[in-house]
Amino acid sequence: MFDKILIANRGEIALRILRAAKELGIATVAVHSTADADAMHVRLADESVCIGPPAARDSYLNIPSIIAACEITGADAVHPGYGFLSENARFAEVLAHHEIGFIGPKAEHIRIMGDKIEAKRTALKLGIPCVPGSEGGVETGEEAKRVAAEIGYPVLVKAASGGGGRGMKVARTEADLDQAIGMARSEAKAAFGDDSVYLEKYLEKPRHIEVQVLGDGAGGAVHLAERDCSLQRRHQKVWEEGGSPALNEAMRAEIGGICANAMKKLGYLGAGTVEFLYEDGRFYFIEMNTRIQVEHPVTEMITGIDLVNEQIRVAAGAPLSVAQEDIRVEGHAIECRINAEDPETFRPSPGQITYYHPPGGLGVRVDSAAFQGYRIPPNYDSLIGKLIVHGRTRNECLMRLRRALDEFVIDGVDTTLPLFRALVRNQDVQNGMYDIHWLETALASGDLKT
Ligand code: MV4
Repeated sequence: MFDKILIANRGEIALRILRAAKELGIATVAVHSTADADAMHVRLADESVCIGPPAARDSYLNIPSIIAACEITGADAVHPGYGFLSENARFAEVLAHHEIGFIGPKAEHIRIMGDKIEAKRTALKLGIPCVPGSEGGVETGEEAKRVAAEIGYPVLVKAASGGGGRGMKVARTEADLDQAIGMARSEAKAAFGDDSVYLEKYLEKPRHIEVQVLGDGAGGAVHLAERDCSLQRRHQKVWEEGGSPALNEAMRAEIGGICANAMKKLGYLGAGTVEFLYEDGRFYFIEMNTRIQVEHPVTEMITGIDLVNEQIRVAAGAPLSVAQEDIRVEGHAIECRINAEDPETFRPSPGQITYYHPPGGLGVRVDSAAFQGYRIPPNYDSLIGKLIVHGRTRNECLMRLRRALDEFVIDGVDTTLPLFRALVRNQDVQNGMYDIHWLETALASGDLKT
């Protein structure tokens, strides 16, 4: 087991990792930019190292600075959290070169899943159902036309190095195809320096359902059921729940089993999330995330398993602490991502929190690094914290969430709390009847009074 872990992240996830490390008796090193000098994870870590100015490229993304911090403190492993360097295969390789542990997947699997074409090719080989589409990238307009005719319009042009919706264009007829490919290529070139694109059948109204997996890197793997992340705005997840209101036990076991078996065959190490679109009772793989995700507490609340604890253990060579038959989904959980943003325009609202009162009670969890007097810096994402609520049933969970949201007070900055107070009272949300477009449509129509 590791003696000292360096946490190469900030905010609520840095605190989350610190908590898991402390429970394992592992010393912690916080790294921070000058903008995060008084942040909670810095205060609670055993040691801290300032690694640079506020800009992420000069601090949290700065590999030499992070390696130097490991050398100075003698950290024997790094946990990257999510975002920043968490899916940077080269970072994992550089750490290995310095004989420093990486609490994450094997670099080769990070690399494979980071290329959406390779990811799909690998998923197909592992028996995971994918969206019908091009076998690999499409090079010429003629090839694209042929593939599109085979799969049928509408088709979606996607960037191989994309993710989060960037470099995606819909073509509803052959006449739209050339322009859609041209726009996707130029967007991808600008955003990722790689203009390779592929085609998929465009699914009009799917849900976004993702399966949590854990692997020991030696052929052992389990799934921990699914999360429904369909309530999104501009590819930013807003509200996630587990399990999905659209699935029953049998469907959960089926797709979970497919993912666990795939991870066994792959020899996957650590935590991962297999992302699907779900439409008309069928699952379609779109991508895999090789990191712990923001919404991981939803899974922890319905299974009772500490995912960060498992990540640290398997990275240190220990076996998974659970077998598939030990994993049960108990009840239902919902997570709301509370951002320092205007609840209607979503414009970021950094500044000082003048009053902070988080909710409590049975089944209520707040994962946040915020505190009264905390100054939210303008340099990073606007997440203040995540409110995660558990109930024995989805209805009990919704009632508890409604109460917890009404109890939550954050003054001094705008927050998205009013949006969630409207969502938890909305009939469609209460009925679980929503797809990936529902939130943007409801916001645009003014149906969600915040
Ligand atoms: C799709 C799709 C429809 N059909 N692929 C968005 C980002 C990336 N995760 C993949 N995405 C989509 N891929 C096919 N073949 C619709 C989306 C999509 C989406 C997916 C999940 C959650 C929110 C979304 C919002 C817009 C589009």
